[in-house]
Amino acid sequence: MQEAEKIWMNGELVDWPEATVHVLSHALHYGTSVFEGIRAYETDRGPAVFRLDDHLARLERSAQMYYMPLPYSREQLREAVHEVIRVNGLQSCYIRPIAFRGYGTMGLFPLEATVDVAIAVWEWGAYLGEDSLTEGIGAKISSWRRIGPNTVPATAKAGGQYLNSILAKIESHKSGYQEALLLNEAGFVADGTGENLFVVKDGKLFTPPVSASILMGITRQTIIELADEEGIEVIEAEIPRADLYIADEVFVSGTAAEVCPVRSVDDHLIGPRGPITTRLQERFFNAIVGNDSRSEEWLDYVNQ
Ligand code: PPE
Repeated sequence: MQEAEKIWMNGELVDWPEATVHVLSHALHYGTSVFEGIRAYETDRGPAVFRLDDHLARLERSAQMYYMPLPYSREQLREAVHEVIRVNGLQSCYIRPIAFRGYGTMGLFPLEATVDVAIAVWEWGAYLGEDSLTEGIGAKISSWRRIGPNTVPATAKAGGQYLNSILAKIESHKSGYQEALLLNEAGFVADGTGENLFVVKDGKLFTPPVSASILMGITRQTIIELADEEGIEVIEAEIPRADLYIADEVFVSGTAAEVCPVRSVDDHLIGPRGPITTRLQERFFNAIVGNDSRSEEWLDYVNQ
Protein backbone atom coordinates (compact mmCIF):
# COMPACT_ATOMS: atom_id res chain seq x y z
CA MET A 1 0.00 0.00 0.00
CA GLN A 2 0.98 3.57 -0.60
CA GLU A 3 1.76 5.07 2.80
CA ALA A 4 0.84 8.63 3.75
CA GLU A 5 2.28 10.74 6.61
CA LYS A 6 -0.36 10.95 9.31
CA ILE A 7 -3.33 8.99 10.58
CA TRP A 8 -6.13 10.44 12.70
CA MET A 9 -6.48 8.32 15.85
CA ASN A 10 -8.92 9.15 18.62
CA GLY A 11 -8.74 12.85 17.89
CA GLU A 12 -4.97 13.13 17.38
CA LEU A 13 -2.87 13.11 14.24
CA VAL A 14 -0.18 10.48 14.68
CA ASP A 15 2.70 9.50 12.41
CA TRP A 16 1.80 6.64 10.07
CA PRO A 17 4.15 4.06 11.69
CA GLU A 18 2.91 4.97 15.21
CA ALA A 19 -0.77 4.26 14.44
CA THR A 20 -0.73 0.86 16.13
CA VAL A 21 -2.97 -1.13 18.51
CA HIS A 22 -2.37 -3.78 21.18
CA VAL A 23 -2.47 -7.44 20.05
CA LEU A 24 -5.21 -8.04 22.60
CA SER A 25 -7.49 -5.47 21.03
CA HIS A 26 -10.97 -6.95 20.99
CA ALA A 27 -11.53 -6.31 17.26
CA LEU A 28 -8.43 -8.28 16.28
CA HIS A 29 -9.86 -11.40 17.92
CA TYR A 30 -13.54 -11.14 17.11
CA GLY A 31 -13.87 -8.76 14.16
CA THR A 32 -15.70 -6.19 16.28
CA SER A 33 -15.13 -3.18 14.06
CA VAL A 34 -17.26 -1.12 11.73
CA PHE A 35 -15.71 0.83 8.91
CA GLU A 36 -16.22 2.83 5.75
CA GLY A 37 -14.52 3.07 2.40
CA ILE A 38 -14.74 6.56 0.90
CA ARG A 39 -12.90 8.31 -1.90
CA ALA A 40 -11.78 11.88 -2.43
CA TYR A 41 -11.02 13.12 -5.93
CA GLU A 42 -9.06 16.00 -7.32
CA THR A 43 -11.26 18.82 -8.62
CA ASP A 44 -10.43 22.34 -9.78
CA ARG A 45 -11.49 23.51 -6.29
CA GLY A 46 -9.08 21.11 -4.56
CA PRO A 47 -9.82 17.65 -3.17
CA ALA A 48 -13.49 16.78 -2.71
CA VAL A 49 -14.94 13.83 -0.83
CA PHE A 50 -17.66 11.91 -2.64
CA ARG A 51 -20.93 11.60 -0.66
CA LEU A 52 -19.16 11.93 2.69
CA ASP A 53 -22.33 12.48 4.67
CA ASP A 54 -23.92 9.32 3.25
CA HIS A 55 -20.84 7.30 4.20
CA LEU A 56 -20.74 8.69 7.74
CA ALA A 57 -24.46 7.99 8.10
CA ARG A 58 -23.84 4.37 7.11
CA LEU A 59 -20.95 4.15 9.61
CA GLU A 60 -23.36 5.29 12.32
CA ARG A 61 -25.92 2.68 11.28
CA SER A 62 -23.28 -0.08 11.24
CA ALA A 63 -22.14 0.98 14.71
CA GLN A 64 -25.71 1.00 15.96
CA MET A 65 -26.29 -2.53 14.69
CA TYR A 66 -23.28 -3.70 16.71
CA TYR A 67 -24.17 -1.73 19.88
CA MET A 68 -21.05 0.35 19.45
CA PRO A 69 -21.58 3.98 20.51
CA LEU A 70 -19.39 6.25 18.38
CA PRO A 71 -17.52 8.72 20.60
CA TYR A 72 -17.54 11.39 17.85
CA SER A 73 -20.40 13.19 16.16
CA ARG A 74 -20.91 13.14 12.42
CA GLU A 75 -19.66 16.72 12.18
CA GLN A 76 -16.51 15.86 14.17
CA LEU A 77 -15.80 12.91 11.89
CA ARG A 78 -16.42 15.03 8.82
CA GLU A 79 -13.94 17.62 10.10
CA ALA A 80 -11.46 14.84 10.90
CA VAL A 81 -11.71 13.46 7.34
CA HIS A 82 -11.04 16.92 5.92
CA GLU A 83 -8.14 17.47 8.32
CA VAL A 84 -6.39 14.18 7.61
CA ILE A 85 -6.62 14.73 3.83
CA ARG A 86 -5.27 18.27 4.19
CA VAL A 87 -2.40 17.36 6.50
CA ASN A 88 -1.28 14.58 4.16
CA GLY A 89 -1.38 16.96 1.22
CA LEU A 90 -3.38 14.54 -0.92
CA GLN A 91 -5.43 15.61 -3.93
CA SER A 92 -7.18 12.27 -4.33
CA CYS A 93 -7.22 9.31 -1.97
CA TYR A 94 -9.09 6.43 -0.44
CA ILE A 95 -10.41 7.17 3.05
CA ARG A 96 -10.82 4.46 5.69
CA PRO A 97 -12.60 5.45 8.90
CA ILE A 98 -12.80 2.56 11.37
CA ALA A 99 -14.39 2.28 14.81
CA PHE A 100 -13.35 -0.78 16.78
CA ARG A 101 -13.53 -2.41 20.17
CA GLY A 102 -10.10 -1.77 21.63
CA TYR A 103 -7.85 -3.09 24.38
CA GLY A 104 -8.90 -4.08 27.86
CA THR A 105 -11.66 -6.67 27.63
CA MET A 106 -11.64 -10.22 26.29
CA GLY A 107 -14.55 -12.55 25.74
CA LEU A 108 -17.65 -12.20 23.68
CA PHE A 109 -19.48 -9.61 25.74
CA PRO A 110 -18.02 -6.43 24.27
CA LEU A 111 -20.15 -3.69 25.76
CA GLU A 112 -17.59 -2.73 28.37
CA ALA A 113 -14.71 -2.61 25.87
CA THR A 114 -13.54 0.79 24.66
CA VAL A 115 -14.47 2.07 21.21
CA ASP A 116 -11.50 3.52 19.35
CA VAL A 117 -11.78 5.46 16.12
CA ALA A 118 -9.19 5.99 13.41
CA ILE A 119 -9.21 7.55 9.97
CA ALA A 120 -6.49 6.71 7.46
CA VAL A 121 -6.06 8.04 3.93
CA TRP A 122 -3.81 6.81 1.16
CA GLU A 123 -3.55 6.79 -2.60
CA TRP A 124 -5.32 3.80 -4.10
CA GLY A 125 -5.59 3.33 -7.86
CA ALA A 126 -7.78 0.95 -9.88
CA TYR A 127 -9.01 -1.60 -7.33
CA LEU A 128 -9.59 -4.51 -9.71
CA GLY A 129 -6.39 -4.08 -11.64
CA GLU A 130 -4.94 -1.84 -14.29
CA ASP A 131 -7.17 -1.65 -17.40
CA SER A 132 -10.12 -3.17 -15.51
CA LEU A 133 -12.23 -0.03 -15.94
CA THR A 134 -12.02 -0.23 -19.73
CA GLU A 135 -11.35 -3.92 -20.40
CA GLY A 136 -13.58 -5.39 -17.69
CA ILE A 137 -12.90 -8.26 -15.33
CA GLY A 138 -13.47 -11.99 -15.29
CA ALA A 139 -15.80 -12.98 -12.43
CA LYS A 140 -16.68 -16.33 -10.91
CA ILE A 141 -19.80 -17.31 -8.99
CA SER A 142 -18.44 -18.26 -5.59
CA SER A 143 -19.21 -21.55 -3.92
CA TRP A 144 -19.47 -19.51 -0.69
CA ARG A 145 -22.89 -17.98 -0.01
CA ARG A 146 -23.19 -14.35 1.01
CA ILE A 147 -23.92 -13.84 4.73
CA GLY A 148 -27.65 -14.10 5.38
CA PRO A 149 -29.99 -11.69 7.17
CA ASN A 150 -30.12 -13.90 10.26
CA THR A 151 -26.44 -14.64 10.66
CA VAL A 152 -25.12 -11.09 10.84
CA PRO A 153 -26.76 -7.87 9.62
CA ALA A 154 -25.85 -7.92 5.93
CA THR A 155 -26.43 -4.17 5.62
CA ALA A 156 -23.75 -3.42 8.23
CA LYS A 157 -20.19 -2.80 7.12
CA ALA A 158 -18.39 -4.64 9.91
CA GLY A 159 -14.88 -6.10 10.01
CA GLY A 160 -15.75 -9.70 10.85
CA GLN A 161 -18.32 -9.89 8.08
CA TYR A 162 -15.56 -9.60 5.51
CA LEU A 163 -14.28 -13.10 6.26
CA ASN A 164 -17.10 -14.16 3.96
CA SER A 165 -15.83 -11.92 1.15
CA ILE A 166 -12.23 -12.96 1.77
CA LEU A 167 -12.97 -16.66 1.31
CA ALA A 168 -14.81 -15.92 -1.93
CA LYS A 169 -12.01 -13.64 -3.14
CA ILE A 170 -9.30 -16.22 -2.50
CA GLU A 171 -11.33 -18.92 -4.22
CA SER A 172 -11.83 -16.76 -7.33
CA HIS A 173 -8.14 -15.80 -7.52
CA LYS A 174 -6.98 -19.38 -7.16
CA SER A 175 -9.25 -20.26 -10.07
CA GLY A 176 -7.81 -17.47 -12.23
CA TYR A 177 -10.62 -14.89 -11.91
CA GLN A 178 -10.32 -11.30 -10.73
CA GLU A 179 -13.49 -11.21 -8.69
CA ALA A 180 -16.12 -13.43 -7.09
CA LEU A 181 -19.87 -12.89 -7.16
CA LEU A 182 -21.78 -14.31 -4.20
CA LEU A 183 -25.26 -15.79 -4.23
CA ASN A 184 -27.43 -15.37 -1.14
CA GLU A 185 -28.95 -18.18 0.91
CA ALA A 186 -31.94 -18.27 -1.43
CA GLY A 187 -29.60 -18.77 -4.39
CA PHE A 188 -30.03 -15.37 -6.02
CA VAL A 189 -27.20 -13.02 -6.92
CA ALA A 190 -26.21 -10.71 -4.05
CA ASP A 191 -22.88 -8.85 -4.13
CA GLY A 192 -19.32 -9.07 -5.33
CA THR A 193 -16.78 -9.43 -2.52
CA GLY A 194 -16.60 -5.64 -2.26
CA GLU A 195 -19.07 -4.38 -4.85
CA ASN A 196 -22.71 -4.29 -5.82
CA LEU A 197 -23.79 -5.73 -9.13
CA PHE A 198 -25.77 -4.49 -12.13
CA VAL A 199 -27.09 -6.36 -15.17
CA VAL A 200 -28.24 -4.82 -18.45
CA LYS A 201 -30.83 -6.75 -20.45
CA ASP A 202 -32.84 -5.32 -23.36
CA GLY A 203 -31.92 -1.75 -22.41
CA LYS A 204 -33.07 -2.09 -18.79
CA LEU A 205 -30.88 -2.07 -15.72
CA PHE A 206 -31.39 -4.75 -13.06
CA THR A 207 -29.81 -4.87 -9.60
CA PRO A 208 -30.49 -7.03 -6.51
CA PRO A 209 -32.75 -5.44 -3.86
CA VAL A 210 -31.84 -4.92 -0.18
CA SER A 211 -33.70 -8.16 0.63
CA ALA A 212 -31.04 -10.05 -1.36
CA SER A 213 -28.55 -9.56 1.55
CA ILE A 214 -26.55 -6.85 -0.15
CA LEU A 215 -24.62 -3.99 1.35
CA MET A 216 -26.59 -0.87 0.42
CA GLY A 217 -23.83 0.66 -1.63
CA ILE A 218 -23.51 4.39 -2.04
CA THR A 219 -22.06 3.93 -5.52
CA ARG A 220 -25.04 1.67 -6.27
CA GLN A 221 -27.40 4.45 -5.17
CA THR A 222 -25.45 6.90 -7.33
CA ILE A 223 -25.76 4.63 -10.38
CA ILE A 224 -29.50 4.20 -9.81
CA GLU A 225 -29.95 7.98 -9.69
CA LEU A 226 -27.78 8.58 -12.77
CA ALA A 227 -29.51 5.84 -14.76
CA ASP A 228 -32.84 7.34 -13.85
CA GLU A 229 -31.70 10.73 -15.17
CA GLU A 230 -30.47 9.07 -18.35
CA GLY A 231 -33.94 7.60 -18.93
CA ILE A 232 -32.75 4.04 -18.27
CA GLU A 233 -35.33 1.99 -16.39
CA VAL A 234 -33.90 0.54 -13.17
CA ILE A 235 -35.46 -2.59 -11.71
CA GLU A 236 -34.51 -3.89 -8.26
CA ALA A 237 -35.27 -7.58 -8.55
CA GLU A 238 -33.98 -10.99 -7.57
CA ILE A 239 -31.46 -12.14 -10.17
CA PRO A 240 -30.85 -15.86 -10.76
CA ARG A 241 -27.26 -16.70 -11.68
CA ALA A 242 -28.20 -17.83 -15.17
CA ASP A 243 -29.42 -14.30 -15.97
CA LEU A 244 -25.80 -13.20 -15.68
CA TYR A 245 -24.77 -15.71 -18.34
CA ILE A 246 -27.22 -14.29 -20.89
CA ALA A 247 -26.87 -10.62 -19.90
CA ASP A 248 -26.14 -7.93 -22.50
CA GLU A 249 -23.85 -6.16 -20.03
CA VAL A 250 -22.75 -6.70 -16.44
CA PHE A 251 -20.86 -4.27 -14.23
CA VAL A 252 -20.00 -3.88 -10.54
CA SER A 253 -20.01 -0.72 -8.44
CA GLY A 254 -18.23 0.25 -5.25
CA THR A 255 -16.14 2.99 -3.73
CA ALA A 256 -12.91 1.10 -4.24
CA ALA A 257 -13.93 -0.60 -7.53
CA GLU A 258 -15.77 2.49 -8.85
CA VAL A 259 -17.82 1.40 -11.90
CA CYS A 260 -16.18 -1.60 -13.49
CA PRO A 261 -17.37 -3.74 -16.42
CA VAL A 262 -17.56 -7.51 -16.07
CA ARG A 263 -16.29 -9.20 -19.24
CA SER A 264 -17.21 -12.76 -18.33
CA VAL A 265 -18.99 -14.72 -15.63
CA ASP A 266 -17.73 -18.27 -15.08
CA ASP A 267 -17.13 -19.61 -18.60
CA HIS A 268 -19.75 -17.37 -20.22
CA LEU A 269 -18.42 -14.44 -22.20
CA ILE A 270 -20.53 -11.29 -21.73
CA GLY A 271 -18.35 -9.25 -24.05
CA PRO A 272 -16.41 -5.98 -24.01
CA ARG A 273 -17.71 -2.91 -22.14
CA GLY A 274 -21.20 -2.17 -23.45
CA PRO A 275 -22.92 1.14 -24.26
CA ILE A 276 -24.97 1.51 -21.06
CA THR A 277 -21.99 0.68 -18.86
CA THR A 278 -19.94 3.22 -20.81
CA ARG A 279 -22.60 5.93 -20.48
CA LEU A 280 -23.00 5.41 -16.73
CA GLN A 281 -19.23 5.30 -16.25
CA GLU A 282 -18.96 8.64 -18.06
CA ARG A 283 -21.57 10.26 -15.85
CA PHE A 284 -19.98 8.75 -12.73
CA PHE A 285 -16.40 9.70 -13.57
CA ASN A 286 -17.49 13.24 -14.40
CA ALA A 287 -19.58 13.53 -11.24
CA ILE A 288 -16.76 12.59 -8.88
CA VAL A 289 -14.42 15.27 -10.22
CA GLY A 290 -16.99 18.07 -10.25
CA ASN A 291 -18.05 18.02 -13.91
CA ASP A 292 -21.64 16.82 -13.65
CA SER A 293 -24.93 18.53 -12.81
CA ARG A 294 -25.10 16.36 -9.67
CA SER A 295 -21.56 17.13 -8.48
CA GLU A 296 -22.51 20.06 -6.26
CA GLU A 297 -24.87 17.89 -4.28
CA TRP A 298 -22.46 14.97 -3.93
CA LEU A 299 -19.06 16.60 -3.37
CA ASP A 300 -17.80 17.77 -0.01
CA TYR A 301 -14.86 20.11 -0.65
CA VAL A 302 -11.96 19.73 1.74
CA ASN A 303 -10.83 23.36 1.50
CA GLN A 304 -13.88 25.48 2.23
N1 PPE B 1 -20.90 -4.65 -1.33
C1 PPE B 1 -19.87 -4.96 -0.51
C2 PPE B 1 -19.83 -6.31 0.10
C3 PPE B 1 -18.88 -4.00 -0.25
O1 PPE B 1 -17.88 -4.31 0.57
C4 PPE B 1 -18.95 -2.73 -0.86
C5 PPE B 1 -17.89 -1.70 -0.61
C6 PPE B 1 -20.04 -2.45 -1.72
C7 PPE B 1 -20.99 -3.44 -1.92
C8 PPE B 1 -20.21 -1.12 -2.38
O2 PPE B 1 -20.54 -0.11 -1.46
P1 PPE B 1 -20.16 1.42 -1.73
O3 PPE B 1 -18.69 1.54 -1.56
O4 PPE B 1 -20.91 2.18 -0.71
O5 PPE B 1 -20.60 1.74 -3.12
N2 PPE B 1 -16.58 -2.20 -0.38
C9 PPE B 1 -15.57 -1.34 0.22
C10 PPE B 1 -14.38 -2.13 0.73
C11 PPE B 1 -13.37 -2.56 -0.26
C12 PPE B 1 -12.11 -3.09 0.40
O6 PPE B 1 -11.39 -3.85 -0.27
O7 PPE B 1 -11.81 -2.76 1.56
C13 PPE B 1 -15.17 -0.21 -0.72
O8 PPE B 1 -15.44 -0.26 -1.91
O9 PPE B 1 -14.59 0.74 -0.21
